[in-house]
Amino acid sequence: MNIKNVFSQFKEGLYKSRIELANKLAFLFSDSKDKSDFLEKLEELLILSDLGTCATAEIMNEFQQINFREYKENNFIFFKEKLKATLIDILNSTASDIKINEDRLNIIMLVGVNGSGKTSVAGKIAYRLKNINKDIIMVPADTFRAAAIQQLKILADKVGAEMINTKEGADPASVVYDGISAARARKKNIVIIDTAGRLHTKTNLMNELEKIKRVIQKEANDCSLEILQTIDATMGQNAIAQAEFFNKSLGVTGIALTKMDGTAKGGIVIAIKKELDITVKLISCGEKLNNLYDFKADKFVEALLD
Ligand SMILES: Nc1nc2c(ncn2[C@@H]2O[C@H](COP(=O)(O)OP(=O)(O)O)[C@@H](O)[C@H]2O)c(=O)[nH]1
Ligand SMILES: [Mg+2]
Repeated sequence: MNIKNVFSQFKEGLYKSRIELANKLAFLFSDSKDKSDFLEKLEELLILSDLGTCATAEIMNEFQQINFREYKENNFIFFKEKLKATLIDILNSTASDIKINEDRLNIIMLVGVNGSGKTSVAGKIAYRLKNINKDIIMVPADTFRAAAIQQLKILADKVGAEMINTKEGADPASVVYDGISAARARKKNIVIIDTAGRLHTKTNLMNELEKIKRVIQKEANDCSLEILQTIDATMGQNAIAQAEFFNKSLGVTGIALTKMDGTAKGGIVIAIKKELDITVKLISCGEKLNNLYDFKADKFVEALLD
């Protein structure tokens, strides 16, 4: 697929958020009586779109400065461009995609609460890497339920990637050990680890994940390790607390924000950026294997507002 098609597919995935935000912005712009009325409505919309209080305050600060009459005389586009520039400014991050180093083992470990999209994202990343002819080993370290192993197996078969065999109840850290050994033995340099996500308030899950991390550090000390946390965008502000929790235990290196197609509150990306010191690297908006996109601030803002 060419870049233009990829972008329109991404835009399509953000449909709900775009309709909510772009339409309401146009309406509030034309509907406002005066500057304070406009600012009040704008603030309300930003909060409702889940941008969070910090980012909203920063944006409001920008718009306090405007000459409202001049804005009215210009047009909506003028206002929208200023908002876009402000958002891009807040979101602006250094290049943040998943890098694969040819000269070493690359381990990508998915973590996150149940249902947040770990297994799906593991499959989507594998699909993407397979498309550029990378050799992958998939590791089902969610051994809590047989169905979870089976779900990953189906995805691995679909994309044509090898998966380590295991059984329900097996020690997840041992499965990871097997995965690393297999990668070394077969000279494959990408290992994708799916993990369990029972409630993050249960310390045994964190212990289990920390143990996996220790195995990685011991067995593959020289690897490039990406600990990617999946966050369900429909969770709203709760997602922020979740992310902090995982990050404290594990040191998360990036976020994959999932189910962006299922929410009208795409502003959560901005809240995450503003309130956490973790980079959003991937956006998933849809259930197909190719519905995973690198996060780029300008493209995201364009898809959200245009
Ligand atoms: N609409 C939509 N559904 C998603 C997306 N990502 C995951 N899902 C669905 O969310 C559910 C839970 O995903 P799963 O990967 O099993 O979550 P896990 O428990 O963290 O492994 C599944 O039904 C997925 O198909 C997405 O980006 N969009
Ligand atoms: Mg899963």
